[in-house]
Amino acid sequence: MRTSETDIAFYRRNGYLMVRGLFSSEEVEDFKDHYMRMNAEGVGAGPGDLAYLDEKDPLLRYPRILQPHRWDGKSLRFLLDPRLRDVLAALDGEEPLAVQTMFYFKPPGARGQAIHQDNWYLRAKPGNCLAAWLAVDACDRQNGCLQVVPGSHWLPLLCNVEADTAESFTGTQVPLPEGSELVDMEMEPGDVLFFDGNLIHGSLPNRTTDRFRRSLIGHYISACATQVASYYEPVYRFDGSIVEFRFVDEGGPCGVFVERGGKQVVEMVPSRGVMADGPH
Ligand SMILES: O=C(O)CCC(=O)C(=O)O
Repeated sequence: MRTSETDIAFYRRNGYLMVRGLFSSEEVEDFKDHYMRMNAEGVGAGPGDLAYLDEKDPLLRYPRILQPHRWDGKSLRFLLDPRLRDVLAALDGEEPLAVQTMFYFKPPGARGQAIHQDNWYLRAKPGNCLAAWLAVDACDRQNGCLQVVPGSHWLPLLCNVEADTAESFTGTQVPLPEGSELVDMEMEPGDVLFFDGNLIHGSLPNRTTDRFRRSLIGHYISACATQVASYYEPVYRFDGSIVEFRFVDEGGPCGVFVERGGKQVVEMVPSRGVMADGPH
């Protein structure tokens, strides 16, 4: 499938692109069964990922699965799928490199993920990171769809502030720029949302009693990148070979919003101690 010039222009302007039906319903069913089986076998994120969970939290039973492509062939095939490669290459100008997979279950009652920018964690440079977010279930406001701030990828990486952990299973977020709006990404199984590493996005809690909101996510870094955070080792080419890379642990400056002449502008400051040291 060729990505049109119109789609590329939309992505450049808005920082995201939805591609409907990129995966078939059979493929999505197969992913669903595969990761549900992994969950039943006790596979899940480690204790560091469960920091904000009390014993009644639905995420304790369904923790997200992080980096399964490092030991699971189906996850690696998803990460390196030629359909994802072709869209990513069209959007980023060149075939990117692959660094991460994640599977989210988001069962009924689970909290969402506060708004953030992915490259805060990946620290891909030069260039950026990109996400391919595959809907495994239909998702909407009720079961906790993704939300994005269109055009926010033009902002630098912003300093993190505390998030509301009644709504989010992560404890930090970026501030919402003045006058900006979070837009719901309603999706059907098989749809993929591609987005830029600086795009502000997050997800709502699952307020249903009976609908999961599962998703399978791949993360990539631009072909021109020469560094990425050490959590993302190894770095793959789309042919499955591994690239020698420079892995870093230090963060960098981040932006805070300040008022200047009655207008909100971003001022860069040294980063306040949050390191690029793990999954997001
Ligand atoms: O799927 C979600 O709920 C959030 C995922 C997300 O924010 C991400 O992959 O960066």
